[in-house]
Amino acid sequence: MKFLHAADIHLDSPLKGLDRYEGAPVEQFRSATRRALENLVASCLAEAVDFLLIVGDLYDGSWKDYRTGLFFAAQMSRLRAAGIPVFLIRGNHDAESNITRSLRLPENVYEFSSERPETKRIEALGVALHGQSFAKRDVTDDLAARYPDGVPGAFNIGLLHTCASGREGHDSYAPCSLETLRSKGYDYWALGHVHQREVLSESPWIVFPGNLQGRHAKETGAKGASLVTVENGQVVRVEPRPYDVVRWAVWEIDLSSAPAPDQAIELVREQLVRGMAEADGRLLAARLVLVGATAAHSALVGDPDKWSSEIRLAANDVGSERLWIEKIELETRAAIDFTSLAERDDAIGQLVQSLADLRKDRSALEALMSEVVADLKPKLLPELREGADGVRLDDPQFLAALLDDVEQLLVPRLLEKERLP
Ligand SMILES: [Mn+2]
Repeated sequence: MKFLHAADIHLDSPLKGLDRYEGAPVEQFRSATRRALENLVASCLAEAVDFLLIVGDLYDGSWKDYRTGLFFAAQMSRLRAAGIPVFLIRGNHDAESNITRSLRLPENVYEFSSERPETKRIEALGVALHGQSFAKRDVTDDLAARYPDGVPGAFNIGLLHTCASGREGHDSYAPCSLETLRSKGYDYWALGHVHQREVLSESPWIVFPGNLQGRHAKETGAKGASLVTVENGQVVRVEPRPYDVVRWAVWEIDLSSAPAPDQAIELVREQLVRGMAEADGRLLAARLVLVGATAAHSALVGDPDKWSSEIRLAANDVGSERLWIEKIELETRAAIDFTSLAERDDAIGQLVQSLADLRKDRSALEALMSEVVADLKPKLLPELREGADGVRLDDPQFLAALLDDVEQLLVPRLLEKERLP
């Protein structure tokens, strides 16, 4: 017996972070969750699985129009034609109270009740499936606790949308402990909600398959579902199967060996080539984090528009429309020994020393802050003050980091001037 375990399809959810670039393949990104679902269905047919599980967040939220539901129903009809049943539960994103539109689904699709845990038997396979849908978005009680014990003699599967014992970056819905899951006597727990693939246990199997298609730069790497093979009532294999059509990546690139920006771009290009090879022909959206103490630092930060354009040019060249740079984070540092510089008995030495003192001295920092805030804040546009990258002039930590940037920008230039005749 074989089945596919998928979750968090988030059908028609927008992929974030690329539409602001001219020429970005917006259409391919927009349809990515649909293409991934088609891949999942094609795989069900090719593997001739006995059934498919969809463990919550099939939909991202209420449908914009009926096309989302029609698309899903059409995919399920392909499975019906092959005699493959589908079992699904609703999660926080597609909880009953969240989805205002609905369509009748093909009869091979069974949706578990949101009122209480239910058990569905597949007699021919000796399988018992236990599951419960989310009635509303914020289910904070332990749903698993009320699931029934496993049916003796059957292969028992639990479908549960849960944060388990809590996972960073995921809302804590339907929390439960591994002990509770183990106590039910099931053979396989098909979990959903956490977008990163994770096998919590192999005895019994407790699995988050991850989402079907990454949707932004924080959902990196291969995405898909888990193919489970059962022989003589025992799970013998749980294999991740990739179905994503767009893959997200974050690449940290160390530029410390680059003597100048041209060589830095060359190092970036080498990473782009390596990354493309790993993506297996998929469309790739990459965030680049440039790090390292490098002699190229001052030139890079001196003209960030030019060098990020050079990087995008290299990406066009290497990627031939399969590679998109989502963001470039310039976190390089000047290749300068600031400690010995601070000991110099001249203006540069004094500058480095006082910047170092200022960062350590909280009251001096606060004094500077009140001056800066009074002076600058009225001039700052509101949009510059908001968001994670916002300019937070009243946050001492933000100001200390800013002083660091000042040092990294200013000192290399002063040293260059010094070297000129
Ligand atoms: Mn969820």
